[in-house]
Formats: sequence, structure tokens, C-alpha cells
Amino acid sequence: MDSAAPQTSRFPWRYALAGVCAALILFCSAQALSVFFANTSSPLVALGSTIIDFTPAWLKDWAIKLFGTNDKLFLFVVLTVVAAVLAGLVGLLARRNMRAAVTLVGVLAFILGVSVLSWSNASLVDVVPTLMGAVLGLGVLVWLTDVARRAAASSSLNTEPNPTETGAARRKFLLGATGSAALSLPAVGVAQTFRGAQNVVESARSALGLPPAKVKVPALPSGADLKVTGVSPFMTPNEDFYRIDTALSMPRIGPQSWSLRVHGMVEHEFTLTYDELVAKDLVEHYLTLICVSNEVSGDLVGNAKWLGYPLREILKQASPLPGADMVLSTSKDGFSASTPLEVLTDTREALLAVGMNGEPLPLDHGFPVRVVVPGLYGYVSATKWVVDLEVTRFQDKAAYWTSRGWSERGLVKMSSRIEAPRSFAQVPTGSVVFGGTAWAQTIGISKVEVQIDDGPWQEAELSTLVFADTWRQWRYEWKDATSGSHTATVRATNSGGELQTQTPADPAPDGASGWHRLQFTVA
Ligand SMILES: Nc1nc2c(c(=O)[nH]1)N[C@H]1C(S)=C(S)[C@@H](COP(=O)(O)O)O[C@H]1N2
Ligand SMILES: [Mo]
Repeated sequence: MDSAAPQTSRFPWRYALAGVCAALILFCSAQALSVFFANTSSPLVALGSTIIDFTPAWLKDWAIKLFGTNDKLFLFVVLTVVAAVLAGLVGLLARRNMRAAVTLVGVLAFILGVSVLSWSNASLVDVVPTLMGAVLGLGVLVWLTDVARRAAASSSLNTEPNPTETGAARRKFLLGATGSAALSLPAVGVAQTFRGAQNVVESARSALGLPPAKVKVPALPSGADLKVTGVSPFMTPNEDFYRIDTALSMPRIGPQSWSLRVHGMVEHEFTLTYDELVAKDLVEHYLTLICVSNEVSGDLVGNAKWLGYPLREILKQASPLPGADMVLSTSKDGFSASTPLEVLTDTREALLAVGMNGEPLPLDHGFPVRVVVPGLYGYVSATKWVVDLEVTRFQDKAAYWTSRGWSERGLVKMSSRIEAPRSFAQVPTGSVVFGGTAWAQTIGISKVEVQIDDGPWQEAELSTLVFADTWRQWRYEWKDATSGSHTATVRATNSGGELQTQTPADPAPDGASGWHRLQFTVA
């Protein structure tokens, strides 16, 4: 019988498990309780955000590169694994020295509490969920460790082995352990649903109509979308639009509580409310937005119809002082972007945007107000949940990503990609249809060429040009495809006659470049 065997040589898994259960209770109860407090009172979110802020830039870049939009999921998986291992170790420590374990959990809870309170607008009560979670977690740790000790009593030298008692303790441990798991996970689920239901900002958004546009863009010409199978649609639906930001917990700002402070090196500082903004002459604009982290052929790019007010008008009203050369736009959650002042005051449609594809901005794309600027990567221009515009100088202020090693300026590089067929696809003999997109914001694409193997460059058919700020689709048909393995390469030329550079560059520090080439097989 197992109970008769000495257990000292075996791994004391019950103690480790007691630690894991305690951590589960701590985090889940705190998460569930955080529903009744500010959105930022969840210790999980606070810890994750603190980690994001302290993660070295190279690691962050690597995570975005590898996981793209799933980078936050990746963070949570890593966090869960690390927390589970740590909790197991705490459990093992509790077996030897309960007082030391309790102190350690106290210290960890303190760190959690500090990260909750370090949010810019956190108040002292926001720490309550973390505290209550820590108390419950400690209770579970002490209790389960005790049960585990009694369950292992048969192997202990200074207790009388009593098979019935040991058996009962083992059942109790099993019940306690499964019970904590069975209670904590659904509690989080119920709490999150509750939070969703009471999400006033989302309901404010749905109730909000889109303000009217004073200047409408013409309807899309029928040739704007070539409708090649496998190629991104000309207009990216909001739900498919890539999302990149540092916000684990999305800032939720109701339109009525939103305001924008315009200040710094200006003659007239002022504050703008949402109602004031949408009462202005809003304009529509088609613009392809792209992330600097996008690889050649990557998918961190999307095209939308934006509705907003030109930033050049906002700046005209503020009247920048001589010497100013940059506008630092800051988000509610602290992210910031530095945009050259001249870019925001020239004729391009740099917008303080409130609408995206005919709807108010989705919450995760910056509701209620964000910036979009033609010709610049998102990290130096497209601040979501924007609440502050400071006119300043590049030499005086550095934006979020600039201080993490990315270039101060981020001009979008001309790019083209093959989307159909996919890399390493097998296509039937006969004719092969190639398709993709190309962009050169503010200048426009005038030509796309495709090369099969080492053959001559062939001009592709282009979709109708909508604006210089939007991408163009291309299509090329290889009529008599010969069977075997082949490569296809694509390159673009902009309306200024400039050929896309062949020189490969990584996304860091100022955007990827190089011609996209892929392999495929005709069989
Ligand atoms: N508040 C905030 N705005 C932000 C960011 C951010 O991290 N926080 N990321 C920027 C980056 S790097 C990009 S590429 C775009 C992406 O915008 P999207 O998520 O709407 O596609 O938002 C920009 N605006
Ligand atoms: Mo980005």
C-alpha cells in the first residue's frame, strides 16, 4: 500500500499544489473583486502593465514580431507559468517554515499593491481587491498545508500513523484543491460578464451617433478593389483591423468626460471637449495605417475611412511659437508619440479622428478620439485615447518608443507584398493568379512589377488609385505556369518614379524594407 511507503524520498507535491491553489485563490478573488473597483484595480492587469513598462525594448519587439496582435496573450501565458512555479515554491517553503512563507506572500502582495497604486489615476481603495485576495490566498495556504501535513502523517516520525485519519486528510486535500480551482475560475468568468454588462463606456459608444461630415470623400470607384482571392479587401473591416498598443487594460473614456489639452510652446493654450470637437467642420479621409514593427509581407497594416478634424486647424488656433518643431501627443494611459510639427501643419489630412469606417472609433482603436497622420508609422503619430497635445521640441521631449530605442522619426517606407498565393503554396498548372497590396503613403503607388524566378519584370494590373494615402491592390496572371518549384518577387514604384529599395532592413529602428519574395510549387 502506498500509505505504508516512506514518502520522504518522493516529491512533496501536495505542498506545492497547496501553494498553487493559494495563488489561484489570491489572483482570482482579487480579479473578481476588482469589478467593484476601478478597471485598474486588478492586480493581474497592474502586474502585467508594470512588467510591460519594465520589459527591455528588445524583448518587447521580439514579442510583437513573433506574436503580433497576440503579444498580450503570450505575456499572460508566461506570467501564469512563472506565477505557478513561484507559488509551488512558496508551498514547499510553507511546509518547512510557515512563517517565512507567509512573510514572502506578504511581500509579494505588497509589490502587487504598489503596482496597482502606481497607475496614474489610482486611488487608495483600488488596493482593496489585492489585499482581500492576499488574505484569502494566505488562508488557503495555511489550511491546505496543514491538511497536506496530516495527509502525509504516515511518513512522519513524530506523529502516530493513523490510516483512517490519513485517508480522510487525503480526501480533504483533494476536495480543497479541486474546490479552490472550481471556485476561482468561474468566479472570474461571472465577474467579467458583470463588468461587461455594466460597461458604461461601451454603451455610451453604441448610443453615440457618428457626427456628420462637412467634407465627404467620394464613394469608392468600383475598381478600387480587384477582388483577387486571398488578397486583403481594399477597406479593412474594423473587427479585422490590426491592433497594437501597450494597454493591457484599455482606457475607457466616456465622450462626456473626454477633453484635450493643447499647450506648450503656443500663444493660446486651450482645452477642447468632445462636444466642441464634433461641432466643428469634420472631414473624411481614406488612410492606410501601418505599424513600424511590420515585417516585409507582414499584416500589421490596415486601410480605413476616418472621420475627424484636421490637426492643422487645431494648431492654427493654438498658434505655435517660433522654435517649436514637434507635437507630443499623449494618451490617457501614458503612451506618447512625437510628430514633427511641420507634418501636422502642412496640407495633408492629419486628423483628430472620432470615426472609423462609418462608426465611432472602436474602444480598442482609441475611443473616443485618436490621432491619424498620413505618411508616418503609428508609433510616432497615431495616439489612441489622446488627451494631451504639447507643442514642444525634439531636443526637449522623447516619446514612448523613442526612449526605447526606436527612431525619433518614422516615415512610412514604400512597401509591396504578395498575398496570393501564400508562401510555399501548391497551385495547379495552367494559369496562376498573383495578387497583393502596395503602399507609399502621401505619394502613392504608380507601378507594381512581378518577377517569376529570374525572368523579366512584368507589370501588374493595379486597382484604381483612390488617394495617395491609401494602398493599391495589384494583380498579375502567369498564364502558362510550368510545373515545379518557383519563386515570385514583387517591387513597387511610387508616383515620383522612385523604385522601392531592394536593401533589406529589419523593422527596428525605423521600419522594414526590401522586396518580398516567396516560394511556391506548380503541380
Ligand atoms: N495610446 C496608445 N496609442 C497608440 C499605441 C499605444 O501603444 N498606445 N500604439 C501606436 C502604434 S505602435 C500603432 S502601430 C498604432 C496602431 O493603431 P491600431 O491599434 O488602431 O491599429 O497605434 C498607435 N497608438
Ligand atoms: Mo506600431
